[in-house]
Amino acid sequence: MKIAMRRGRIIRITLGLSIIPLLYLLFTYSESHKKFNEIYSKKLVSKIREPFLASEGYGNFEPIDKEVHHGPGEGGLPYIHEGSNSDDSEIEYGMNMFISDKISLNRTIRDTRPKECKKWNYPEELPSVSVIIVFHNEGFSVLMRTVHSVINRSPQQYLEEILLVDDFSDKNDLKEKLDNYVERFNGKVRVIRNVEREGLIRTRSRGAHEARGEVIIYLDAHCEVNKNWLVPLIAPIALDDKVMTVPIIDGIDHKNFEYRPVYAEGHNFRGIFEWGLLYKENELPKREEKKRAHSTEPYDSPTHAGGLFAINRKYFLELGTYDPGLLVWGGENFELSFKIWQCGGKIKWVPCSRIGHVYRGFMPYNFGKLGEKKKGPLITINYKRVVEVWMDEQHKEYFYTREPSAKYLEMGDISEQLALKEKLNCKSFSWFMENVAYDVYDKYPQLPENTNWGELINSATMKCFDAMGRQPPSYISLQPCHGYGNNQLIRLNAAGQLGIGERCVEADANGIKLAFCRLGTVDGPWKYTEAKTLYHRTQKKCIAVHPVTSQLSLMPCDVNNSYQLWIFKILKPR
Ligand code: LR7
Ligand code: MN
Repeated sequence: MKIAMRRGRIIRITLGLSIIPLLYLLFTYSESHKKFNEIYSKKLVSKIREPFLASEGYGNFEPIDKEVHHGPGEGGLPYIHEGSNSDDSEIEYGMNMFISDKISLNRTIRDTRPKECKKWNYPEELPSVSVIIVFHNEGFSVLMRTVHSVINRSPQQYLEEILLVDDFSDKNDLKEKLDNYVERFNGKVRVIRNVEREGLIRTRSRGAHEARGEVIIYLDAHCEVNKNWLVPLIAPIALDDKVMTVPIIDGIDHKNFEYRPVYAEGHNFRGIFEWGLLYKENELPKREEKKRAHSTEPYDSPTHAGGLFAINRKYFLELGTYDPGLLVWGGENFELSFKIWQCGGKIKWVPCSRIGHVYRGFMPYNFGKLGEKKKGPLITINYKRVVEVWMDEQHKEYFYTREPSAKYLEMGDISEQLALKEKLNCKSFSWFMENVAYDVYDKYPQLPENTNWGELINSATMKCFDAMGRQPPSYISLQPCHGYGNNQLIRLNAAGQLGIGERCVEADANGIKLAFCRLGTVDGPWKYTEAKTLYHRTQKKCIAVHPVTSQLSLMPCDVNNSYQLWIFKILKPR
Protein backbone atom coordinates (compact mmCIF):
# COMPACT_ATOMS: atom_id res chain seq x y z
CA MET A 1 0.00 0.00 0.00
CA LYS A 2 1.53 3.27 -1.05
CA ILE A 3 -0.14 5.48 1.48
CA ALA A 4 3.09 7.41 1.94
CA MET A 5 2.73 8.82 -1.54
CA ARG A 6 -0.35 10.73 -0.49
CA ARG A 7 0.99 11.92 2.81
CA GLY A 8 1.61 15.61 3.05
CA ARG A 9 -0.38 16.25 -0.07
CA ILE A 10 -2.20 19.50 0.37
CA ILE A 11 -5.94 19.22 0.38
CA ARG A 12 -7.15 21.53 -2.33
CA ILE A 13 -10.24 23.55 -1.75
CA THR A 14 -11.87 25.17 -4.72
CA LEU A 15 -15.14 26.51 -5.89
CA GLY A 16 -17.61 24.15 -7.52
CA LEU A 17 -17.77 24.44 -11.31
CA SER A 18 -21.49 25.02 -11.09
CA ILE A 19 -20.96 28.47 -9.63
CA ILE A 20 -19.08 29.85 -12.65
CA PRO A 21 -22.08 30.49 -14.95
CA LEU A 22 -23.87 32.10 -12.04
CA LEU A 23 -20.99 34.43 -11.30
CA TYR A 24 -20.71 35.24 -14.98
CA LEU A 25 -24.35 36.29 -15.04
CA LEU A 26 -23.90 38.37 -11.94
CA PHE A 27 -20.94 40.24 -13.33
CA THR A 28 -22.63 41.12 -16.63
CA TYR A 29 -25.13 43.33 -14.84
CA SER A 30 -24.82 47.10 -15.27
CA GLU A 31 -22.08 49.07 -13.58
CA SER A 32 -24.50 50.45 -10.99
CA HIS A 33 -25.09 47.00 -9.65
CA LYS A 34 -21.42 46.32 -9.35
CA LYS A 35 -21.10 46.97 -5.66
CA PHE A 36 -24.18 44.94 -4.86
CA ASN A 37 -22.90 42.10 -7.01
CA GLU A 38 -19.56 42.05 -5.31
CA ILE A 39 -21.18 41.59 -1.96
CA TYR A 40 -23.64 39.07 -3.30
CA SER A 41 -21.03 36.96 -5.03
CA LYS A 42 -18.97 36.91 -1.86
CA LYS A 43 -21.93 35.44 -0.05
CA LEU A 44 -22.34 32.84 -2.74
CA VAL A 45 -18.72 31.89 -2.55
CA SER A 46 -18.96 31.27 1.14
CA LYS A 47 -22.15 29.28 0.74
CA ILE A 48 -21.16 26.95 -2.05
CA ARG A 49 -18.29 24.84 -0.96
CA GLU A 50 -16.54 21.88 -2.37
CA PRO A 51 -13.99 20.81 0.19
CA PHE A 52 -12.06 18.41 -2.03
CA LEU A 53 -11.57 19.08 -5.70
CA ALA A 54 -12.74 16.21 -7.87
CA SER A 55 -9.62 15.26 -9.75
CA GLU A 56 -7.49 12.32 -10.77
CA GLY A 57 -7.11 9.88 -7.90
CA TYR A 58 -10.02 11.34 -5.96
CA GLY A 59 -13.57 10.07 -5.75
CA ASN A 60 -16.84 11.18 -4.25
CA PHE A 61 -18.03 7.76 -3.00
CA GLU A 62 -21.66 8.83 -2.70
CA PRO A 63 -23.82 5.78 -3.47
CA ILE A 64 -25.54 6.22 -6.82
CA ASP A 65 -28.38 3.77 -6.32
CA LYS A 66 -31.14 4.89 -4.02
CA GLU A 67 -31.83 2.34 -1.30
CA VAL A 68 -35.44 1.25 -1.61
CA HIS A 69 -37.05 -1.01 0.94
CA HIS A 70 -40.50 -1.32 2.47
CA GLY A 71 -41.62 -2.61 5.84
CA PRO A 72 -41.59 -1.90 9.56
CA GLY A 73 -39.01 0.59 10.80
CA GLU A 74 -37.91 1.63 7.28
CA GLY A 75 -36.34 5.03 6.88
CA GLY A 76 -35.30 4.74 10.52
CA LEU A 77 -38.87 5.42 11.63
CA PRO A 78 -40.01 4.04 14.99
CA TYR A 79 -41.81 0.72 14.80
CA ILE A 80 -44.69 0.52 17.20
CA HIS A 81 -46.42 -2.81 17.36
CA GLU A 82 -49.86 -3.11 18.99
CA GLY A 83 -49.66 -4.47 22.50
CA SER A 84 -46.00 -5.39 22.57
CA ASN A 85 -44.29 -2.17 23.34
CA SER A 86 -42.82 -3.59 26.44
CA ASP A 87 -41.47 -7.05 26.29
CA ASP A 88 -39.51 -9.43 28.53
CA SER A 89 -36.64 -9.17 26.09
CA GLU A 90 -36.03 -5.65 27.35
CA ILE A 91 -34.95 -7.10 30.67
CA GLU A 92 -32.81 -9.74 29.02
CA TYR A 93 -31.17 -7.55 26.36
CA GLY A 94 -31.74 -3.95 27.44
CA MET A 95 -33.60 -3.44 24.18
CA ASN A 96 -36.83 -4.70 22.64
CA MET A 97 -35.86 -7.75 20.61
CA PHE A 98 -39.47 -8.48 19.67
CA ILE A 99 -39.51 -5.20 17.76
CA SER A 100 -36.00 -5.68 16.35
CA ASP A 101 -36.95 -9.11 15.01
CA LYS A 102 -39.77 -7.51 13.01
CA ILE A 103 -37.49 -5.00 11.28
CA SER A 104 -35.51 -5.97 8.18
CA LEU A 105 -31.78 -6.53 8.63
CA ASN A 106 -31.36 -4.43 5.49
CA ARG A 107 -33.63 -1.59 6.53
CA THR A 108 -33.03 1.92 5.27
CA ILE A 109 -32.29 4.72 7.74
CA ARG A 110 -32.37 8.51 7.63
CA ASP A 111 -29.34 10.19 6.12
CA THR A 112 -28.47 12.48 9.04
CA ARG A 113 -25.34 14.04 7.56
CA PRO A 114 -25.04 17.75 6.88
CA LYS A 115 -25.81 18.34 3.20
CA GLU A 116 -22.31 19.61 2.52
CA CYS A 117 -20.97 16.08 3.09
CA LYS A 118 -22.19 14.95 -0.32
CA LYS A 119 -19.78 17.36 -2.00
CA TRP A 120 -16.62 15.92 -0.56
CA ASN A 121 -14.05 14.04 -2.59
CA TYR A 122 -11.60 11.64 -1.03
CA PRO A 123 -8.41 9.94 -2.14
CA GLU A 124 -9.14 6.62 -3.85
CA GLU A 125 -5.98 5.02 -2.64
CA LEU A 126 -7.02 3.90 0.80
CA PRO A 127 -5.95 1.21 3.27
CA SER A 128 -7.90 -2.03 3.73
CA VAL A 129 -10.25 -2.26 6.70
CA SER A 130 -11.21 -4.82 9.31
CA VAL A 131 -14.43 -3.93 11.07
CA ILE A 132 -14.23 -5.49 14.54
CA ILE A 133 -17.39 -6.14 16.52
CA VAL A 134 -17.02 -7.58 20.00
CA PHE A 135 -20.12 -8.95 21.68
CA HIS A 136 -21.38 -10.62 24.80
CA ASN A 137 -24.92 -12.06 24.77
CA GLU A 138 -26.30 -9.57 22.26
CA GLY A 139 -29.59 -10.07 20.43
CA PHE A 140 -29.10 -11.97 17.16
CA SER A 141 -31.05 -9.61 14.89
CA VAL A 142 -29.45 -6.51 16.35
CA LEU A 143 -25.95 -7.94 15.90
CA MET A 144 -26.76 -9.05 12.37
CA ARG A 145 -28.30 -5.70 11.43
CA THR A 146 -24.94 -4.18 12.37
CA VAL A 147 -23.20 -6.62 10.02
CA HIS A 148 -25.71 -6.13 7.19
CA SER A 149 -25.45 -2.36 7.37
CA VAL A 150 -21.65 -2.56 7.05
CA ILE A 151 -21.90 -4.94 4.09
CA ASN A 152 -24.59 -2.84 2.39
CA ARG A 153 -23.03 0.58 2.91
CA SER A 154 -19.28 0.04 2.47
CA PRO A 155 -17.27 0.03 -0.76
CA GLN A 156 -16.29 -3.64 -0.95
CA GLN A 157 -12.80 -2.94 -2.29
CA TYR A 158 -11.73 -1.51 1.08
CA LEU A 159 -13.60 -3.92 3.32
CA GLU A 160 -11.16 -6.73 4.05
CA GLU A 161 -13.39 -8.42 6.61
CA ILE A 162 -15.87 -8.08 9.44
CA LEU A 163 -14.40 -9.77 12.48
CA LEU A 164 -16.91 -10.85 15.12
CA VAL A 165 -15.31 -11.55 18.48
CA ASP A 166 -17.58 -13.46 20.83
CA ASP A 167 -16.79 -12.67 24.45
CA PHE A 168 -17.97 -16.02 25.83
CA SER A 169 -21.69 -15.57 25.17
CA ASP A 170 -23.94 -18.33 26.43
CA LYS A 171 -26.99 -17.69 24.26
CA ASN A 172 -27.78 -20.57 21.91
CA ASP A 173 -28.49 -18.51 18.82
CA LEU A 174 -24.99 -17.00 18.98
CA LYS A 175 -23.39 -20.43 18.47
CA GLU A 176 -24.00 -22.72 15.44
CA LYS A 177 -26.81 -20.54 14.15
CA LEU A 178 -24.42 -17.62 13.93
CA ASP A 179 -21.64 -19.69 12.33
CA ASN A 180 -24.08 -20.95 9.71
CA TYR A 181 -25.56 -17.54 9.09
CA VAL A 182 -22.27 -15.81 8.29
CA GLU A 183 -21.43 -18.37 5.60
CA ARG A 184 -23.64 -16.43 3.22
CA PHE A 185 -21.07 -13.63 3.24
CA ASN A 186 -18.51 -15.84 1.45
CA GLY A 187 -15.70 -15.42 3.94
CA LYS A 188 -16.11 -11.66 4.45
CA VAL A 189 -17.44 -12.26 7.95
CA ARG A 190 -15.27 -14.20 10.39
CA VAL A 191 -16.22 -15.34 13.90
CA ILE A 192 -13.68 -16.00 16.65
CA ARG A 193 -14.50 -16.84 20.24
CA ASN A 194 -12.98 -16.29 23.67
CA VAL A 195 -12.64 -19.46 25.75
CA GLU A 196 -13.51 -17.50 28.86
CA ARG A 197 -15.08 -14.14 29.61
CA GLU A 198 -12.53 -11.39 29.00
CA GLY A 199 -14.66 -8.25 29.07
CA LEU A 200 -14.99 -5.83 26.19
CA ILE A 201 -11.61 -4.16 26.67
CA ARG A 202 -9.45 -7.27 26.39
CA THR A 203 -11.73 -8.66 23.70
CA ARG A 204 -11.15 -5.55 21.58
CA SER A 205 -7.39 -5.91 22.04
CA ARG A 206 -7.63 -9.52 20.92
CA GLY A 207 -9.54 -8.36 17.85
CA ALA A 208 -6.71 -5.97 16.98
CA HIS A 209 -4.16 -8.80 17.09
CA GLU A 210 -6.32 -11.10 14.97
CA ALA A 211 -7.44 -8.56 12.36
CA ARG A 212 -6.09 -8.71 8.79
CA GLY A 213 -6.86 -5.17 7.60
CA GLU A 214 -4.46 -2.22 7.73
CA VAL A 215 -7.01 -0.07 9.51
CA ILE A 216 -9.32 -1.44 12.18
CA ILE A 217 -12.73 0.01 12.93
CA TYR A 218 -14.52 -0.90 16.13
CA LEU A 219 -18.28 -0.96 16.38
CA ASP A 220 -20.55 -1.98 19.25
CA ALA A 221 -22.76 -4.96 18.40
CA HIS A 222 -25.92 -2.82 18.14
CA CYS A 223 -25.13 -0.27 15.46
CA GLU A 224 -26.28 0.72 11.98
CA VAL A 225 -23.79 2.53 9.78
CA ASN A 226 -25.19 5.34 7.68
CA LYS A 227 -24.66 6.40 4.06
CA ASN A 228 -21.03 6.73 2.92
CA TRP A 229 -19.71 6.23 6.46
CA LEU A 230 -16.49 4.36 5.71
CA VAL A 231 -14.33 6.45 3.39
CA PRO A 232 -14.64 9.73 5.36
CA LEU A 233 -13.53 7.77 8.43
CA ILE A 234 -10.43 6.18 6.94
CA ALA A 235 -9.27 9.02 4.64
CA PRO A 236 -7.69 11.05 7.49
CA ILE A 237 -5.82 7.90 8.60
CA ALA A 238 -4.54 7.34 5.05
CA LEU A 239 -3.05 10.84 5.19
CA ASP A 240 -1.59 10.47 8.70
CA ASP A 241 -1.38 7.07 10.36
CA LYS A 242 -1.17 8.58 13.86
CA VAL A 243 -4.70 9.93 13.60
CA MET A 244 -7.52 8.03 15.21
CA THR A 245 -10.96 8.94 13.81
CA VAL A 246 -14.37 8.86 15.45
CA PRO A 247 -17.74 8.94 13.68
CA ILE A 248 -20.66 11.03 14.90
CA ILE A 249 -22.81 8.64 16.91
CA ASP A 250 -26.55 8.97 16.32
CA GLY A 251 -29.14 7.36 18.56
CA ILE A 252 -31.28 4.29 17.95
CA ASP A 253 -34.17 3.93 20.38
CA HIS A 254 -33.94 0.76 22.49
CA LYS A 255 -37.72 0.30 22.48
CA ASN A 256 -38.87 1.17 18.95
CA PHE A 257 -35.57 1.36 17.00
CA GLU A 258 -36.14 4.86 15.74
CA TYR A 259 -32.95 6.28 14.21
CA ARG A 260 -32.38 9.87 15.39
CA PRO A 261 -29.63 12.39 14.69
CA VAL A 262 -27.65 13.21 17.80
CA TYR A 263 -27.12 16.93 17.12
CA ALA A 264 -29.02 19.56 15.18
CA GLU A 265 -27.39 20.22 11.80
CA GLY A 266 -24.59 22.74 11.93
CA HIS A 267 -23.61 21.92 15.50
CA ASN A 268 -20.39 20.15 16.27
CA PHE A 269 -19.53 18.59 19.61
CA ARG A 270 -16.41 16.99 21.00
CA GLY A 271 -15.59 14.58 23.80
CA ILE A 272 -14.33 15.87 27.13
CA PHE A 273 -14.62 14.63 30.74
CA GLU A 274 -15.53 15.64 34.22
CA TRP A 275 -12.93 15.25 36.97
CA GLY A 276 -14.50 12.04 38.23
CA LEU A 277 -13.82 10.76 34.67
CA LEU A 278 -17.40 10.93 33.61
CA TYR A 279 -17.54 11.20 29.83
CA LYS A 280 -19.14 14.43 28.55
CA GLU A 281 -19.58 16.21 25.23
CA ASN A 282 -19.12 19.92 24.70
CA GLU A 283 -19.98 22.17 21.76
CA LEU A 284 -16.85 22.65 19.68
CA PRO A 285 -15.05 25.76 21.00
CA LYS A 286 -14.81 28.75 18.62
CA ARG A 287 -11.03 28.39 18.65
CA GLU A 288 -11.41 24.96 17.03
CA GLU A 289 -14.10 26.03 14.55
CA LYS A 290 -11.74 28.73 13.34
CA LYS A 291 -9.00 26.24 12.56
CA ARG A 292 -11.12 24.80 9.76
CA ALA A 293 -12.58 26.25 6.57
CA HIS A 294 -15.66 24.01 6.61
CA SER A 295 -17.91 22.91 9.41
CA THR A 296 -18.01 19.37 7.99
CA GLU A 297 -14.24 18.97 8.14
CA PRO A 298 -12.83 16.58 10.76
CA TYR A 299 -11.85 18.33 14.00
CA ASP A 300 -9.73 17.62 17.07
CA SER A 301 -11.38 16.06 20.09
CA PRO A 302 -9.71 15.47 23.48
CA THR A 303 -11.52 12.16 24.06
CA HIS A 304 -14.12 9.81 22.63
CA ALA A 305 -17.03 7.76 23.99
CA GLY A 306 -15.25 4.44 23.55
CA GLY A 307 -17.22 2.17 21.29
CA LEU A 308 -16.84 3.41 17.74
CA PHE A 309 -13.57 4.49 16.16
CA ALA A 310 -10.99 3.78 13.45
CA ILE A 311 -7.25 3.45 13.89
CA ASN A 312 -4.26 2.17 11.96
CA ARG A 313 -3.76 -1.36 13.25
CA LYS A 314 0.04 -1.21 13.51
CA TYR A 315 -0.17 2.10 15.33
CA PHE A 316 -2.67 0.65 17.81
CA LEU A 317 -0.33 -2.30 18.43
CA GLU A 318 2.62 0.09 18.91
CA LEU A 319 0.56 1.85 21.56
CA GLY A 320 0.20 -1.51 23.30
CA THR A 321 -3.53 -1.63 22.40
CA TYR A 322 -5.42 -1.12 25.68
CA ASP A 323 -3.76 -1.47 29.07
CA PRO A 324 -4.32 -5.21 29.72
CA GLY A 325 -4.85 -4.39 33.39
CA LEU A 326 -8.15 -2.67 32.61
CA LEU A 327 -11.02 -5.03 33.32
CA VAL A 328 -14.32 -5.64 31.50
CA TRP A 329 -15.87 -2.17 30.95
CA GLY A 330 -15.07 1.50 31.42
CA GLY A 331 -12.16 3.93 31.37
CA GLU A 332 -10.56 2.40 28.28
CA ASN A 333 -11.78 5.34 26.20
CA PHE A 334 -9.78 7.72 28.41
CA GLU A 335 -6.74 5.49 28.50
CA LEU A 336 -6.60 5.43 24.70
CA SER A 337 -7.43 9.14 24.34
CA PHE A 338 -4.76 10.33 26.79
CA LYS A 339 -2.23 7.89 25.36
CA ILE A 340 -2.80 9.01 21.77
CA TRP A 341 -2.64 12.74 22.46
CA GLN A 342 0.20 12.63 24.96
CA CYS A 343 2.31 10.31 22.82
CA GLY A 344 2.21 12.24 19.55
CA GLY A 345 -1.07 11.22 17.91
CA LYS A 346 -4.38 12.95 17.31
CA ILE A 347 -8.08 12.17 17.67
CA LYS A 348 -10.39 13.59 15.04
CA TRP A 349 -14.17 13.49 14.93
CA VAL A 350 -15.59 13.18 11.45
CA PRO A 351 -18.90 15.01 10.89
CA CYS A 352 -19.53 13.23 7.57
CA SER A 353 -19.33 9.73 9.04
CA ARG A 354 -22.49 8.77 10.89
CA ILE A 355 -23.31 5.62 12.79
CA GLY A 356 -26.37 4.84 14.88
CA HIS A 357 -25.95 3.13 18.27
CA VAL A 358 -28.65 1.62 20.48
CA TYR A 359 -28.41 3.23 23.89
CA ARG A 360 -29.69 0.84 26.49
CA GLY A 361 -31.30 2.08 29.67
CA PHE A 362 -29.22 -0.26 31.82
CA MET A 363 -26.50 -2.85 31.49
CA PRO A 364 -28.15 -6.23 30.88
CA TYR A 365 -25.05 -8.29 31.73
CA ASN A 366 -22.89 -8.72 34.82
CA PHE A 367 -19.10 -8.63 34.95
CA GLY A 368 -18.70 -12.39 35.42
CA LYS A 369 -15.79 -13.84 37.38
CA LEU A 370 -13.59 -10.83 36.63
CA GLY A 371 -16.03 -8.66 38.51
CA GLU A 372 -16.12 -10.96 41.54
CA LYS A 373 -12.37 -11.26 41.92
CA LYS A 374 -11.82 -7.54 42.31
CA LYS A 375 -12.48 -5.74 45.53
CA GLY A 376 -14.27 -2.45 45.19
CA PRO A 377 -16.06 -1.11 42.16
CA LEU A 378 -14.32 -2.33 39.07
CA ILE A 379 -14.93 0.75 36.92
CA THR A 380 -13.39 3.05 39.54
CA ILE A 381 -10.37 0.75 39.69
CA ASN A 382 -10.01 1.14 35.92
CA TYR A 383 -10.23 4.91 36.30
CA LYS A 384 -7.58 4.85 38.99
CA ARG A 385 -5.17 2.97 36.72
CA VAL A 386 -5.74 5.49 33.93
CA VAL A 387 -5.33 8.45 36.29
CA GLU A 388 -2.18 7.05 37.91
CA VAL A 389 -0.54 6.33 34.55
CA TRP A 390 -1.47 9.42 32.55
CA MET A 391 -2.23 12.34 34.87
CA ASP A 392 0.25 14.46 36.85
CA GLU A 393 0.04 15.15 40.61
CA GLN A 394 -2.15 18.25 40.28
CA HIS A 395 -4.80 16.61 38.12
CA LYS A 396 -4.73 13.34 40.05
CA GLU A 397 -5.82 15.35 43.09
CA TYR A 398 -8.91 16.62 41.24
CA PHE A 399 -9.84 13.03 40.51
CA TYR A 400 -9.38 11.95 44.13
CA THR A 401 -11.33 14.96 45.37
CA ARG A 402 -14.23 13.93 43.21
CA GLU A 403 -13.80 10.19 43.86
CA PRO A 404 -12.34 10.12 47.41
CA SER A 405 -12.76 6.39 48.07
CA ALA A 406 -10.61 5.60 45.00
CA LYS A 407 -7.52 6.34 47.13
CA TYR A 408 -8.09 3.07 48.96
CA LEU A 409 -8.63 0.87 45.90
CA GLU A 410 -6.10 -1.76 44.86
CA MET A 411 -5.31 -1.05 41.19
CA GLY A 412 -2.64 -3.66 40.49
CA ASP A 413 0.77 -3.15 38.87
CA ILE A 414 1.12 -0.22 36.45
CA SER A 415 4.89 -0.36 35.92
CA GLU A 416 4.57 -1.63 32.34
CA GLN A 417 2.27 1.24 31.47
CA LEU A 418 4.68 3.76 32.96
CA ALA A 419 7.54 2.14 31.02
CA LEU A 420 5.55 2.45 27.78
CA LYS A 421 4.92 6.12 28.49
CA GLU A 422 8.66 6.59 28.97
CA LYS A 423 9.54 4.61 25.85
CA LEU A 424 7.14 6.53 23.61
CA ASN A 425 8.45 9.81 25.00
CA CYS A 426 4.98 11.02 25.89
CA LYS A 427 4.13 14.59 26.88
CA SER A 428 2.70 15.62 30.26
CA PHE A 429 -0.95 15.75 31.19
CA SER A 430 -0.64 19.53 31.71
CA TRP A 431 0.44 19.85 28.09
CA PHE A 432 -2.65 17.89 27.06
CA MET A 433 -4.94 20.03 29.22
CA GLU A 434 -3.53 23.33 28.02
CA ASN A 435 -3.32 22.52 24.32
CA VAL A 436 -6.06 20.01 23.64
CA ALA A 437 -8.59 19.66 26.46
CA TYR A 438 -8.63 23.32 27.56
CA ASP A 439 -12.43 23.48 27.43
CA VAL A 440 -12.62 21.02 30.34
CA TYR A 441 -11.44 23.87 32.60
CA ASP A 442 -14.21 26.17 31.35
CA LYS A 443 -16.90 23.65 32.10
CA TYR A 444 -15.47 22.01 35.19
CA PRO A 445 -13.38 24.44 37.22
CA GLN A 446 -10.68 23.05 39.46
CA LEU A 447 -12.20 21.43 42.52
CA PRO A 448 -11.58 22.86 46.01
CA GLU A 449 -10.45 20.14 48.40
CA ASN A 450 -12.97 18.15 50.40
CA THR A 451 -13.23 19.14 54.04
CA ASN A 452 -15.40 16.10 54.80
CA TRP A 453 -16.54 13.06 52.91
CA GLY A 454 -17.98 9.60 53.43
CA GLU A 455 -21.31 8.27 54.63
CA LEU A 456 -23.38 11.01 56.21
CA ILE A 457 -24.97 9.42 59.28
CA ASN A 458 -27.72 11.02 61.33
CA SER A 459 -27.00 10.82 65.09
CA ALA A 460 -30.57 10.10 66.21
CA THR A 461 -31.46 7.41 63.68
CA MET A 462 -27.99 6.17 62.69
CA LYS A 463 -29.30 6.13 59.12
CA CYS A 464 -27.61 7.56 56.04
CA PHE A 465 -28.15 10.26 53.44
CA ASP A 466 -29.05 8.41 50.23
CA ALA A 467 -29.63 9.72 46.69
CA MET A 468 -31.22 6.35 45.82
CA GLY A 469 -29.83 6.42 42.28
CA ARG A 470 -32.63 8.76 41.21
CA GLN A 471 -32.20 11.34 38.50
CA PRO A 472 -32.18 14.96 39.67
CA PRO A 473 -34.20 16.88 40.57
CA SER A 474 -35.30 14.39 43.23
CA TYR A 475 -35.51 14.28 47.01
CA ILE A 476 -32.83 12.73 49.13
CA SER A 477 -33.98 10.24 51.72
CA LEU A 478 -32.65 8.59 54.85
CA GLN A 479 -31.85 4.90 54.49
CA PRO A 480 -30.02 2.18 56.40
CA CYS A 481 -26.27 2.66 55.82
CA HIS A 482 -24.89 0.02 53.45
CA GLY A 483 -21.21 0.88 53.47
CA TYR A 484 -20.71 0.67 49.71
CA GLY A 485 -20.59 4.39 49.02
CA ASN A 486 -22.16 5.12 45.62
CA ASN A 487 -25.46 6.87 46.35
CA GLN A 488 -24.44 7.18 50.00
CA LEU A 489 -21.07 8.79 49.36
CA ILE A 490 -21.35 12.47 50.26
CA ARG A 491 -18.68 15.16 49.86
CA LEU A 492 -18.45 18.65 51.34
CA ASN A 493 -15.79 20.90 49.85
CA ALA A 494 -13.98 23.95 51.17
CA ALA A 495 -16.27 26.24 49.14
CA GLY A 496 -19.46 24.88 50.73
CA GLN A 497 -20.65 22.54 48.01
CA LEU A 498 -22.32 19.37 49.25
CA GLY A 499 -22.21 16.77 46.49
CA ILE A 500 -23.15 13.21 45.66
CA GLY A 501 -21.40 11.88 42.57
CA GLU A 502 -21.78 14.48 39.83
CA ARG A 503 -24.71 16.12 41.59
CA CYS A 504 -25.26 18.79 44.23
CA VAL A 505 -27.36 18.88 47.38
CA GLU A 506 -29.83 21.77 47.62
CA ALA A 507 -32.74 22.71 49.89
CA ASP A 508 -36.24 23.86 48.99
CA ALA A 509 -39.51 24.31 50.89
CA ASN A 510 -40.32 20.60 50.67
CA GLY A 511 -37.06 19.00 51.54
CA ILE A 512 -33.45 18.32 50.70
CA LYS A 513 -32.86 17.74 47.03
CA LEU A 514 -30.43 16.23 44.64
CA ALA A 515 -29.94 18.80 41.86
CA PHE A 516 -27.74 19.48 38.87
CA CYS A 517 -24.80 21.57 40.05
CA ARG A 518 -24.79 25.01 38.45
CA LEU A 519 -22.49 24.60 35.45
CA GLY A 520 -19.08 26.11 35.91
CA THR A 521 -19.41 26.46 39.69
CA VAL A 522 -17.88 24.44 42.51
CA ASP A 523 -19.23 26.29 45.54
CA GLY A 524 -22.36 26.01 47.67
CA PRO A 525 -24.19 27.26 50.77
CA TRP A 526 -23.29 24.51 53.22
CA LYS A 527 -21.20 24.55 56.37
CA TYR A 528 -20.49 21.61 58.68
CA THR A 529 -20.36 23.22 62.09
CA GLU A 530 -18.32 22.27 65.15
CA ALA A 531 -21.57 21.21 66.79
CA LYS A 532 -22.01 18.79 63.83
CA THR A 533 -25.01 20.45 62.23
CA LEU A 534 -25.28 20.97 58.46
CA TYR A 535 -25.90 24.68 58.24
CA HIS A 536 -27.37 26.47 55.18
CA ARG A 537 -25.68 29.88 55.10
CA THR A 538 -28.31 31.85 53.20
CA GLN A 539 -31.41 30.25 54.75
CA LYS A 540 -29.70 30.24 58.15
CA LYS A 541 -31.22 26.85 58.98
CA CYS A 542 -30.00 23.30 59.53
CA ILE A 543 -30.76 19.93 57.93
CA ALA A 544 -33.08 17.95 60.21
CA VAL A 545 -34.70 14.52 60.15
CA HIS A 546 -38.42 14.30 60.94
CA PRO A 547 -38.65 11.96 63.97
CA VAL A 548 -41.73 10.17 62.62
CA THR A 549 -41.55 10.24 58.82
CA SER A 550 -37.72 10.36 58.56
CA GLN A 551 -38.09 13.07 55.92
CA LEU A 552 -35.30 15.57 55.51
CA SER A 553 -35.85 19.33 55.60
CA LEU A 554 -34.37 22.63 56.77
CA MET A 555 -35.34 23.58 60.34
CA PRO A 556 -34.30 26.34 62.75
CA CYS A 557 -30.98 25.13 64.13
CA ASP A 558 -30.91 23.35 67.49
CA VAL A 559 -27.53 21.91 68.48
CA ASN A 560 -29.14 19.85 71.26
CA ASN A 561 -31.42 17.98 68.88
CA SER A 562 -29.73 14.82 67.66
CA TYR A 563 -32.10 14.72 64.66
CA GLN A 564 -30.02 17.66 63.39
CA LEU A 565 -26.59 16.21 64.10
CA TRP A 566 -24.51 14.39 61.50
CA ILE A 567 -21.35 12.33 61.30
CA PHE A 568 -19.20 11.87 58.19
CA LYS A 569 -17.79 8.35 58.19
CA ILE A 570 -14.93 7.79 55.74
CA LEU A 571 -15.56 4.77 53.53
CA LYS A 572 -12.79 2.35 52.80
CA PRO A 573 -13.89 -0.12 50.13
CA ARG A 574 -14.28 -3.65 51.50
O1 LR7 B 1 -18.01 -8.09 28.96
C1 LR7 B 1 -18.38 -7.58 27.91
N1 LR7 B 1 -17.93 -8.08 26.73
C2 LR7 B 1 -18.30 -7.55 25.53
O2 LR7 B 1 -17.87 -8.04 24.48
C3 LR7 B 1 -19.25 -6.48 27.89
C4 LR7 B 1 -19.63 -5.94 26.67
N2 LR7 B 1 -19.18 -6.48 25.51
C5 LR7 B 1 -19.54 -5.90 24.22
C6 LR7 B 1 -21.00 -5.59 24.04
O3 LR7 B 1 -21.70 -6.70 23.54
C7 LR7 B 1 -20.95 -4.42 23.06
O4 LR7 B 1 -20.88 -4.86 21.74
O5 LR7 B 1 -18.87 -4.67 24.13
C8 LR7 B 1 -19.64 -3.74 23.43
C9 LR7 B 1 -19.85 -2.47 24.29
O6 LR7 B 1 -20.62 -2.75 25.40
P1 LR7 B 1 -21.96 -1.91 25.73
O7 LR7 B 1 -22.71 -1.70 24.49
O8 LR7 B 1 -22.68 -2.58 26.84
O9 LR7 B 1 -21.33 -0.55 26.22
P2 LR7 B 1 -22.06 0.91 26.21
O10 LR7 B 1 -22.51 1.23 24.85
O11 LR7 B 1 -23.02 0.95 27.30
O12 LR7 B 1 -20.85 1.87 26.67
C10 LR7 B 1 -19.80 2.68 26.17
O13 LR7 B 1 -18.68 2.52 27.07
C11 LR7 B 1 -18.12 1.24 27.06
C12 LR7 B 1 -17.07 1.06 28.13
O14 LR7 B 1 -16.30 2.14 28.38
C13 LR7 B 1 -17.59 0.89 25.69
O15 LR7 B 1 -16.48 1.69 25.33
C14 LR7 B 1 -18.73 1.04 24.70
O16 LR7 B 1 -18.26 0.74 23.43
C15 LR7 B 1 -19.28 2.44 24.77
N3 LR7 B 1 -20.31 2.73 23.81
C16 LR7 B 1 -20.18 3.79 22.96
O17 LR7 B 1 -19.20 4.48 22.88
C17 LR7 B 1 -21.38 4.11 22.08
C18 LR7 B 1 -21.77 5.53 22.28
C19 LR7 B 1 -22.07 5.80 23.73
C20 LR7 B 1 -21.95 7.18 24.09
C21 LR7 B 1 -21.85 8.37 24.40
MN1 MN C 1 -23.18 -0.03 23.24
